[in-house]
Amino acid sequence: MIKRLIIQQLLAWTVCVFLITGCGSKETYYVKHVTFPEKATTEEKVDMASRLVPSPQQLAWQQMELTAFLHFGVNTFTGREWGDGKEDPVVFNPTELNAEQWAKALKDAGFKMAILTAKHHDGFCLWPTATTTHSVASSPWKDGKGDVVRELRNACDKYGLKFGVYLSPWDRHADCYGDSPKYNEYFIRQLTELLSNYGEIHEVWFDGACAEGPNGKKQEYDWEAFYQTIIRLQPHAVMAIMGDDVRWVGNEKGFGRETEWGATALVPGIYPRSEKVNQELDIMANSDDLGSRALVAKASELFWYPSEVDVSIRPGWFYHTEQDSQVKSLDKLVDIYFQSVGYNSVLLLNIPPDTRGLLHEVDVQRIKQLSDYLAETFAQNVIADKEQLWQGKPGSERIYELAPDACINVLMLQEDIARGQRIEGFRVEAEENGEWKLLGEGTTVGYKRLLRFADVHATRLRLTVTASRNDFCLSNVGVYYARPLDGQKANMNLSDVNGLRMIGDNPEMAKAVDGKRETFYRSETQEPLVIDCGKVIEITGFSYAPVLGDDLSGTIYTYNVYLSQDGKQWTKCDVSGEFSNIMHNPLSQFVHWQKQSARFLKLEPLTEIDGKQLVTIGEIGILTK
Ligand code: FUL
Repeated sequence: MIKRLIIQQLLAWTVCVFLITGCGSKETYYVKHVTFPEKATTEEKVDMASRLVPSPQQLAWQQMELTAFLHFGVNTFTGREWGDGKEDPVVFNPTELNAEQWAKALKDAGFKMAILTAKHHDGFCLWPTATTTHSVASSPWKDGKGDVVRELRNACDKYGLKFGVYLSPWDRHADCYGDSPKYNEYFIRQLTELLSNYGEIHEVWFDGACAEGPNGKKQEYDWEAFYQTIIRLQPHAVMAIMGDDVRWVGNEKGFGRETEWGATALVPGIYPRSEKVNQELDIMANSDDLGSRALVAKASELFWYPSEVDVSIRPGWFYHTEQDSQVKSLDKLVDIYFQSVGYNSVLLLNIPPDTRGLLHEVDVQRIKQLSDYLAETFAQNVIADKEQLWQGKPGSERIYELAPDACINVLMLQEDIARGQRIEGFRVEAEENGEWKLLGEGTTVGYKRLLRFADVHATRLRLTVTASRNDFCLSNVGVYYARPLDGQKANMNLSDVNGLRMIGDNPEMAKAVDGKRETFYRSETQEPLVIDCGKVIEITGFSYAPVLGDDLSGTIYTYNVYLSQDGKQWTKCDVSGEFSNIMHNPLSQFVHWQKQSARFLKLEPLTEIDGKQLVTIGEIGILTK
């Protein structure tokens, strides 16, 4: 520990003074940790707090924003969340394991890193370790010759993802667990294998969960030796949770704090003094306040210790078939994003591989929907003035011209945290019809702060930094429009039948049945649309999704619908023929009837929401359930 502190101190001394571009003043910076002089006043402490900055790897980590967890292991096959260590390795038998499918899906959805549970609390190792036979080497998967860690490492390289490992210190299988020196040595050997044989590791995740092992004894971990192993073998990795680079946000629900400081008074658990100091300050990982002025005034040291929000896309961390229908909705994921990345945290979203060894189709679709939605939302910053950098004094304000007719509901602020986190309060107003209207207020900004507010058509925006620790440096200000989501329906499957085909010569028509809400088909006539299921099936209804976005022209209001087995003889369906309230609430529509055998469905638009001779279709689906 002492060695580590000395290294940190040296680092702080060697990099502490440099010139701020633009401000023209020299400032002293403290990298990762600062100890206050004994008699420091609150003002002096706050001033030093403003100049506490992340280490280079902490900064690179924060910039990733979106990272993925992959919980996989014996629990995947036993249906448990915590294995007891008595599992027979024969249960581990994925039938189609394909780590490239995981990496591709994550890459396509905008994730920057994948962290694999190389060993969970059950002690089963996903790589053929020399430390125990309780591993993939004793499983039937690939006749015991497989290595999940290797496969994912290679897949991450192929798709340009960073790679991290979760290695549970708590081990319910190892006989030596609880026999402290012996288990520490065993754990270090496991860590050494992972950190030596699999290329660059960007995050090492040590879970905090800990209890007794098979012999009933409680283990005393040698954290210092664990950290020395990481520093020696992977000096650029961040150490998360039971580490001092990345802080657990304090819950597994996916929500960060509105007021979130990178510079915090919480002493990381690895330091022997942490329990005592945190108790004196009356703080723990899930406390509301970890960095206010009042807390800084009481503290004698601060850490750059930024928050990571870990949450599973499903109720459990491991895959369980019965949770296929409980994958978090798009709305929920978007809320999580706004309240994690948008609250100055990194989001670590768990997408657990299933018993086949694949990411489940529903999960893959959902993360893609999330990334499409984020891409759409943040595609265009409507601030006309592209000069984003703003260095100012607390209390200063700045007016931004917006693109004409802009409808906005999201503000994005980013501080240049390489110069510390400083903003303590901000206010945003919009000029609408010549009057300034308050849109919202917030506290901390940090790496990124997203603020949502009701839709407003504004010509100008006024941003005021109401309070800050020293001069602030905003590196990015953005204003956007986030399309409201459909509620639960947004996550619903729009079609129970795949491979639908539109009958007609226009290739554009395929966009109405391509399964993508973001593409659409537009027709200048109201001719009937015929959908071919490929064969006669039992049809119980259809779905119609209007186009996404503001322009709803062409949205069908009334219609007739017909079914046919051969595409010649048609039977009209006895349904209401009206998409009620679709103009004001353009949700996906689901129309049901009693089962009928048919191959073709004909949708005949009768009227458009504004009476235009136009038809637009985001998506049409066939329902069979
Ligand atoms: C917790 C563990 O007990 C869960 O199983 C899961 O791995 C989660 C990420 O951390 O503490």
